[in-house]
Amino acid sequence: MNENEHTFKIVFLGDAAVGKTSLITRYTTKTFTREYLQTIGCQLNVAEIEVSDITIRLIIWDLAGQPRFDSVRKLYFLGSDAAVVVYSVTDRESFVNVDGWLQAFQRVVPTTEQIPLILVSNKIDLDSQRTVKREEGVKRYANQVFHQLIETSAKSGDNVLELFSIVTTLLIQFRLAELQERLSPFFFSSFGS
Ligand code: G3D
Ligand code: MG
Repeated sequence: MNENEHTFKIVFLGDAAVGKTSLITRYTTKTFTREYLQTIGCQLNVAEIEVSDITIRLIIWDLAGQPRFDSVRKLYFLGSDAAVVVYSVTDRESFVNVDGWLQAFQRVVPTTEQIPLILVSNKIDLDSQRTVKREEGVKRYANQVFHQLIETSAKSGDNVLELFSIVTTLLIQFRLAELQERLSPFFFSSFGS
């Protein structure tokens, strides 16, 4: 591998139907499944971000359905560089289950200080069907552990690019300290930090 290429594994967690697949497919260009991933019902999605002469490649894992077996969860979570936990603002139970998803992740990947954790409130276009108030999401985020909170709509596209910019920015900040210095004039001026 070239020193100007960096590949990261990103996992999406959250209840069924909160919009994980929709968020991922709206952003990524290439999707493929490898044989062994087929057995656990997982798809890989690729996004490449060019910053200056550096390529950041995000391999975004998307699990179809819910991982009922610990062994599947373990395969899915192991080696993650970032985790995105999604709930739907129209599905209160999915909000309540955020902590359960986080705990399941942390049982497999315990060293989360160096791993960006992003909380996503999706389906904000369905404002009239909201059952989770904006302030509740903010309060959960203020409770710490998560490094960022973002409200999105996979349907309208609102904040989808921003979500992946945040993931990439946090990865650079957390994992590529030496790169940060080289990239800061290019990257942080355009995305913020
Ligand atoms: P999942 O991968 O978390 O299980 P999906 O969720 O991405 O499959 O989305 C589940 C359903 O919610 C889909 O509807 C999808 O179109 C819808 N959805 C996802 N994100 C949004 C959003 O931001 N706003 C709205 N209004 N709907 C969204 P269907 O009807 O295809 O099952
Ligand atoms: Mg899905």
